[in-house]
Amino acid sequence: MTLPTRFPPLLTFGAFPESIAHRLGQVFQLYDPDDLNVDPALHDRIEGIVTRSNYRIPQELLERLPNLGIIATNGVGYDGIPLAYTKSRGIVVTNTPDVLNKAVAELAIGLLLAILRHLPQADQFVRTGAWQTRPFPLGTTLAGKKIGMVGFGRIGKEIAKRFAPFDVDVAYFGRTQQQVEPVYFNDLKTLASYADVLIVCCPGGPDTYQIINADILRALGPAGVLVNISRGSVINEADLCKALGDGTILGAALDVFNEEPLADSPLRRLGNVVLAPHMGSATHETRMEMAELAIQNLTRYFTYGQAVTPVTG
Ligand code: 8YV
Repeated sequence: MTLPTRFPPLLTFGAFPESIAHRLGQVFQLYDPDDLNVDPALHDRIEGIVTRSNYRIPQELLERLPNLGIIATNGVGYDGIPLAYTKSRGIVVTNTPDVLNKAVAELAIGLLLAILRHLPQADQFVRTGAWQTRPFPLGTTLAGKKIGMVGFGRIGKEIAKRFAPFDVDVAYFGRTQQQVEPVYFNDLKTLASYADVLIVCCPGGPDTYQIINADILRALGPAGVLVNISRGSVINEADLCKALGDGTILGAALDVFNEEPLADSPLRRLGNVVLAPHMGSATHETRMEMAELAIQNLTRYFTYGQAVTPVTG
């Protein structure tokens, strides 16, 4: 298939599922950073980067691309992009908000039920035949619990909508109070003391760096559960490991980590934690919608000089 000649070549940064890479390749000539070392002339030809929000793009790479005009990420977060530098160069940064809200919200609910009802352990209990020997341990009911949302943006609101049939009370902490039904807490520690469950769904970045620490975990308490579908940077992981190990909190379910992929972390050896590989938006439907929006951002920028969902932060 001959590619339209009107779009400049793109640099891909990060690994894409095959179906997404194929879709992007239908519209653009794609290169990866290694190609820059093979063909130095490529540096001047690259006018766009397409990436994923769970990758961190080094400024040094951007400095090698004098004609770079746009970075389009697949994902809502853009904390992995050096925004101060892109702004200084007038490089447009785009993300893919909204199209992933439902998938991420569904995973948050699934992770919460998984930790409350010990679902990973239950699967192993049956598979290994342990059921022949003893009853499975009791879990914790979700109904009647108090849910504290850390951050109440588009994803947080989708999560709260999904809690409606679960007979729980939802409250939230955030920078500002909103005209919404859930109760607002202007102090995170007070919310943690109130809640049985904390769900971390705020953006990553300097403003939320390690706001979940030993003090907050102590406030959540020994019957408390933490779910993180946001960014690993929001949690002090050493404090969390200690709190899980010494019973400061009951358990945690984590889709994101300080370092990804998670290496040889104590988290992998704790029995009261459910671990997932940063898969919040990882469904066929959602990832394709995200790719289509990233493609729209790029084609609109290259054609009209304006993107669909530019980052304004
Ligand atoms: C992306 C993410 O969804 O959207 C985000 O901010 O955290 C990521 O999970 C994913 O990398 C898209 O491929």
